[in-house]
Amino acid sequence: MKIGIVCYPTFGGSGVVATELGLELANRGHEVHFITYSQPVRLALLNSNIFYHEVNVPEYPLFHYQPYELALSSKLVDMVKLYGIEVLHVHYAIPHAYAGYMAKQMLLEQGISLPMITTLHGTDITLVGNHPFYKTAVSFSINHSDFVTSVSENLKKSTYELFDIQKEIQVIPNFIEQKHYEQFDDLECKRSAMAVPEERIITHISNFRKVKRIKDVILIFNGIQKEIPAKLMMVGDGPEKEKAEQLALELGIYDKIIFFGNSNEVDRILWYSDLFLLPSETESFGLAALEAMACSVPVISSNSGGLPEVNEQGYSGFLSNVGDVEDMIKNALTILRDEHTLETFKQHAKEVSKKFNIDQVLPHYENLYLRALKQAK
Ligand code: GMT
Repeated sequence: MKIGIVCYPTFGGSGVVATELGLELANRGHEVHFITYSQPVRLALLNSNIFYHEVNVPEYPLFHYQPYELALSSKLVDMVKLYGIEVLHVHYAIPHAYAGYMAKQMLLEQGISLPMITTLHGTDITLVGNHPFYKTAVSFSINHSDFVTSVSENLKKSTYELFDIQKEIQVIPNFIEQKHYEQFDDLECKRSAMAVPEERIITHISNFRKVKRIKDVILIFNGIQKEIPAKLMMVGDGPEKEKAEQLALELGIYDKIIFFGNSNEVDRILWYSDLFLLPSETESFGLAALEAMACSVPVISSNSGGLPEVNEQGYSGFLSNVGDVEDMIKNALTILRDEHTLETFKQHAKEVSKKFNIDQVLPHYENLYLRALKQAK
């Protein structure tokens, strides 16, 4: 099949999922076209089945806001005609489903039928899409997608609650590629760059937005390091980073934290981690937690959104109410205090992550593309 993928190319779960999906589809012989404003961070172009088409938005003094949707829908029409793209998969409803719908309509006028699948990722529904300024257009574009998927049962439920959706939403969970995490077995040990042997390594990875409750991450770590020797790895960048650094300074624990910024070495950092923290306000799925679990790292998370579908209470980690820092500290210490308990949680985390292996998940997308193609004919 010739598949067009639209996504956000930056560091962020939806872009990662779209990129990994496209790469695996290409490995399975499909021709995959990424259409976005810059090259997705995890995209490897050395594959004859992968194409990348950049969307450019020319500057014009009259524009206060650059019309990205307009440029994207034009580019989609051009690329579909040039390469014979048969099916379009847009990740994150805003504005991709809207631009995709416009492209569909323009192509239809030219006798070309392009089925569109929209995958809802989370904040496009729960935080941004729900805003009254966007809601009408978001509902419209979801209802006019040929197929709609969401990354968790919880997100599906929220979508029906928050929007007037007539479409059936199919849950296709996010995934990881187990094979990818096996290659680290032979890695030369760089643990010493992060901590001394007796220190536990605690990690948080996100885009440091408010929804991630970065202050809670620092407070949980503060509680842990009072009881046992530990270091905190803060990976990522975003608006809350400075506040986190400030809090760490105030608590006198700045020297126990490494702020990496955006990193391409996420897997290596996770590989040496003993615990992953994700106390988010809401999280439709929590791909970062799943990636940690694939590296055998247990998870301390909030119990909001789709997190209970990924992190199994008392097995791969623990879940607490949003903001219950004390409970999260207590749970973290339960896991970290002795080697045997830590080892058991690590094994369980790895075991749970295997349920989300790409081999189990990808056929659901392939089937959907086939159904979409059949329907379009
Ligand atoms: O969480 C973010 O800040 C990024 C955002 C995105 O769209 O890139 O993540 C959302 O999609 C991910 C992939 O499906 C999910 O794993 C995240 O849970 C979800 N984030 C939220 O719901 C806050």
